Amino acid sequence: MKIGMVCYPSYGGSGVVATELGYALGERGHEVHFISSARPFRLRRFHEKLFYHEVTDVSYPVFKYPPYTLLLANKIVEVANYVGLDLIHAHYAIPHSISAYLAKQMMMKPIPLVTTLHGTDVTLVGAFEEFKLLTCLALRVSDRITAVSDALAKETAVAFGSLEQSIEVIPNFIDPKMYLPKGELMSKCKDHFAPLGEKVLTHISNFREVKRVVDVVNIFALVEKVVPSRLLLVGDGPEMARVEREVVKLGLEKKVLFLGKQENVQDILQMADVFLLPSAQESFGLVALEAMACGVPVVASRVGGLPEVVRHGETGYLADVGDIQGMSEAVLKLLTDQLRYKAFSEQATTWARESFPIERAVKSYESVYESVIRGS
Ligand code: GMT
Repeated sequence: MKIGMVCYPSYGGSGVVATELGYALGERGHEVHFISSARPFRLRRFHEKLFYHEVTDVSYPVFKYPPYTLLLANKIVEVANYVGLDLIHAHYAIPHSISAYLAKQMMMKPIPLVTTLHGTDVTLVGAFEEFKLLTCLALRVSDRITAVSDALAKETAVAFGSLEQSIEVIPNFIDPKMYLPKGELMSKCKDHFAPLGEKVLTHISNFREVKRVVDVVNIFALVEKVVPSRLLLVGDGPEMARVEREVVKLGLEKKVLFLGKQENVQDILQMADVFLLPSAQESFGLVALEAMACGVPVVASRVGGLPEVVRHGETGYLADVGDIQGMSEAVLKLLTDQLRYKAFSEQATTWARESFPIERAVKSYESVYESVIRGS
């Protein structure tokens, strides 16, 4: 098949899912054409079956803002007509499915559209009523809709009422070859950040408000009073200044390390003892799955799709959003009991690798593609 993959290029799970899916489809002999405003951040390795088409920006004095949705639609048509795409797979209803729908109206031969919901589609509508009709349109005109968790599929059904078609859940996945339990090499690197054998807590995100990174710092503050620890913060985003202020306010400058945006998060995860994800909302929480695959138990909030990803009391602990005390106690339960820690770490690796393998997800997407092409 020739697949047009439309996704955001920036740091975030949806781009990772689109890119890893693309590589896996390429391995299975399909041709994958990424269409985006910039090269997706994980699309670095050359593969003869993977192509990247950049949506060209235009700047014209009468445009206050460049009309990206229209330019993307135009690019999708160009690629579809030129290479003969069989279908479009849009990651996110807004704006990608809307652009794809518009593109279909301009194509010589309209092709099917598969939309994958990653979460923010639905929460965006919760926050901005202006997007509701557009999201309804995107859901109506998609030939198939998939969601990354049961929770997101249910939330979408509640937010949009009865949909003409059911939403198929295809959980996110990891490539077990990329995310491996801690190795010797990483132990050396860990000595650099934690020279006295301190425990290492980690958080990785795009530092949006929804990630509650200030909570991460406060959880760490309670933990490090009991167990000597360091906190590695990976990523950057709008909350950075607030997070830095919190670190200074708590006098933790020497114990909290900001690593900025990083590409090979598996290397950092392998140094971690516990991963923190206290988000206010998370349709799946891909990074929690990546952490577990590396043998790192996760302490996260009981929200959205996270209970489908983190097994409370087995691969980590879940607590209510904002329950800083509860989350710090959960971290301490892990760090102060070696036997418990070892069991959780092993269970996390097994659960992540056996329940979310990339092969299963790729086959599910492949059969969705085949069925839309057949028209069934
Ligand atoms: O969470 C973000 O800010 C990034 C966003 C994205 O576009 O990657 O993440 C969403 O999609 C991921 C991949 O399916 C999920 O793992 C994240 O849980 C989801 N984020 C939210 O629901 C807030």
